[in-house]
Amino acid sequence: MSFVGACFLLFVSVVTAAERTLQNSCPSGVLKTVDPYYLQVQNGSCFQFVKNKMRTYGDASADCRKYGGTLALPKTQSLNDYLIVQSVKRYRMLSPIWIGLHDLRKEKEFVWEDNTAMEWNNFAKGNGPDNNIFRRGLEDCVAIDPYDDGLWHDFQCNTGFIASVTFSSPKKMYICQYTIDLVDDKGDLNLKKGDQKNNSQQDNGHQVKDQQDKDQQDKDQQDKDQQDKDQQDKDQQDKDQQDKDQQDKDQQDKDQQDKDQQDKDQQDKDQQDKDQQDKDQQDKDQQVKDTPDKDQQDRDQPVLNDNGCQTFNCDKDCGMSGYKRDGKDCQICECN
Ligand SMILES: [Ca+2]
Repeated sequence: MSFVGACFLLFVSVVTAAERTLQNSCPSGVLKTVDPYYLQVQNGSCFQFVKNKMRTYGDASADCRKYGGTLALPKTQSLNDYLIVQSVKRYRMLSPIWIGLHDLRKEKEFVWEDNTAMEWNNFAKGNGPDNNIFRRGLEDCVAIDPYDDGLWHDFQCNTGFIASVTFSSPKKMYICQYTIDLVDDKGDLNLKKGDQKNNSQQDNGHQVKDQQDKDQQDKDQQDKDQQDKDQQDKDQQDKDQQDKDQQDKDQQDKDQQDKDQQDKDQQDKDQQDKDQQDKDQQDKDQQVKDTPDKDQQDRDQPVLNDNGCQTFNCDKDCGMSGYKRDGKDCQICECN
């Protein structure tokens, strides 16, 4: 055989083997519904790279379970490297990509979707079990991050929780993994074993879905409890405000009463002062009245001349004019 012929046969055999591997590794339902361009076989598993449908973790996982698969299970560095290279270089998937790993059942205890424990991990620093206390309770589902060298980051699985703590959209691209035993000892497709495995994966998928539903219910209940508490707090605040308003009003009433009383006291005092003043004035007037008029006194006093003699008004004293000098040089009227 010529070298060219040998190369041709090798090419044909490689293509045939590749086709047979793809055909035998991927579920028929996937082969019928998915563009083969997005299917790859690696380590005996069929991988479906879903670039054009952005889904929450639960919806993506359910999509993979439809044909007996799970989200991808990169349990080794080599498989993780393969998936990230395919995702980025072949399919240009350039944002986080869901894989089948979560800690929905127990915080910080990550398990694969086939129910196996996480023995090797590729978490980026500060992610997964090391995620900070404020975020790890919310972020239970894992994605490969093409912008972080294929390291893993944990994200919020679903929408619908408290909007203010949604750090990123939970709708992401994803990779499905279908692992069916290819052939039995007789060389036939071991569909029964594959079906059993699929059923097992479906059961596991249901468990994941049930856990997610329970998680959502718990979160809904937390929201409701928080709303009830907020309402109670608000009612209490309203009541406190009413009490305070009433206290303020009572205090205002009391202040007004005190002021009225002060005004009244002041009026009484003013009246008393005025009465006292009037009385003092009356007393004073009375004293003045009782006190003899000085002028009158003066008038009543006999006027003495320089010699100590009493002067007389002759007209008044005796109705006569004229003077008469007595022996003491005093002037008296000389009555005619
Ligand atoms: Ca978590």
